Amino acid sequence: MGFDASNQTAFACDPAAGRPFMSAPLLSSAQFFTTVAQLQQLPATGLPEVAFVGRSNSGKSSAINKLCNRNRLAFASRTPGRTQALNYFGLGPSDDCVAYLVDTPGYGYAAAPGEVRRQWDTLAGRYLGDRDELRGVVLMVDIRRLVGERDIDLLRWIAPHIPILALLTKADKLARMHQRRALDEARDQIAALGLPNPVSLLLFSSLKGTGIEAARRQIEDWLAPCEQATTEPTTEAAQTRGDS
Ligand SMILES: Nc1nc2c(ncn2[C@@H]2O[C@H](COP(=O)(O)OP(=O)(O)OP(=O)(O)O)[C@@H](O)[C@H]2O)c(=O)[nH]1
Ligand SMILES: [Mg+2]
Repeated sequence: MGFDASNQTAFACDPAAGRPFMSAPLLSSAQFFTTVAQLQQLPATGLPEVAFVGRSNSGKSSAINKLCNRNRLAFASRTPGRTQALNYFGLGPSDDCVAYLVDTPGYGYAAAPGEVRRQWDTLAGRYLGDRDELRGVVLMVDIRRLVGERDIDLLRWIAPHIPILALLTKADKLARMHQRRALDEARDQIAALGLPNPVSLLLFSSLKGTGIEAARRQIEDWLAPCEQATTEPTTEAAQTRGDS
């Protein structure tokens, strides 16, 4: 099992390379929709949604803001554990959403008691495994920490047909050479898991804009696949799936 090293650069820099892209019209239309604290409250929208998951403080809310060209759509904070429930953001016309982004609570927050962790595991585990509306998962991984045990647990909860975009966040914290090394290491970590899901990996920084356009393209493709995206099989997915 392993990623296609020969295509490392294309894979690393742009998971949706080669597709025409003008802007991020869908993501730019984001607005707050609802907060969900329990599974029973999940809205039965029947519309596609993409979830952002990752450790507490990994930069999920900041990434949503940046991808949507907004400053305070999702609440980003230095205080870990700030996002406590699933926050839904509607895309498209405000009275007629066509898709959703979902900001999830971070895990691995040291101060969270065991019970909070169990509740989170139940909510996230069922959401990621069973949610029919889910079209893709964006996993945020701090480039300085790489993929941890809790990230791996979570990756294994995701239904096998759901594609994953792993963003190595806060890339601005490392020099280029170290970014490259971290990217290689994260790629090896993910390949070693042998996940059935299509996985792409990208350097990312909400602060500097690294990886923003490629991530936007991927997410918009998941939510509203254009004809080209559906008829032209996802070469990058095939390259990164780890088929042996
Ligand atoms: N240098 C740098 N800092 C970042 C970046 N992205 C986020 N941060 C900072 O990291 C901290 C946490 O960011 P959030 O977006 O709130 O993280 P989160 O994953 O939503 O956190 P929880 O809601 O607690 O799970 C904030 O102080 C952000 O300003 C980045 O790309 N570069
Ligand atoms: Mg948050």
